[in-house]
Amino acid sequence: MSAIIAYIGLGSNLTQPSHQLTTARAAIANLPQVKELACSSFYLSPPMGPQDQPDYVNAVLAIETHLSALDLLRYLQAIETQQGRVRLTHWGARTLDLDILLYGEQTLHLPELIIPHLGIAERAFVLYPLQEIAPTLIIPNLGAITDLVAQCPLAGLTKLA
Ligand code: ROI
Repeated sequence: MSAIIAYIGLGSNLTQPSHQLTTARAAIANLPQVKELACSSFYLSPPMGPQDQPDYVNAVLAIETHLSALDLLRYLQAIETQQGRVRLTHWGARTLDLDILLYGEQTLHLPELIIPHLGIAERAFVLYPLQEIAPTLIIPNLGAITDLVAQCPLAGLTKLA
């Protein structure tokens, strides 16, 4: 089977968030049948959702993979768990969040996995880093990344040095 290009969103707002992302990036690059193609800058962003939590560090990774979407999901969940993620409150603070944003040009509507990831079009902390590494991307059902970015306010997003 030919390789798929997938995009993964990384987010953390606990326990040295930039370090969490760096560790997760290395763990993803070390997965079987995965090759890293690109990693965006790290961005600082105020929390979307409940405001009584720290700011997030977010980034987006492009990989080439032969894993199925569900196998990739299982591996990403294992990395989240390895890095101490506990599921406390809905939309609450977390040490690490790894979301499959896109999996090739496929759309998926499984109980455990929806692709494109829900809310992608409203999330500056996803769209801007995604555009940085995939400026000509067309997102299934949603359109060109450039158009989505143009319609999405920065909402306090800033690039980290
Ligand atoms: N807000 C920001 N800024 N970044 C995130 O990664 C993030 N992740 C979430 C919620 C709680 C929706 N808010 C977020 O899951």
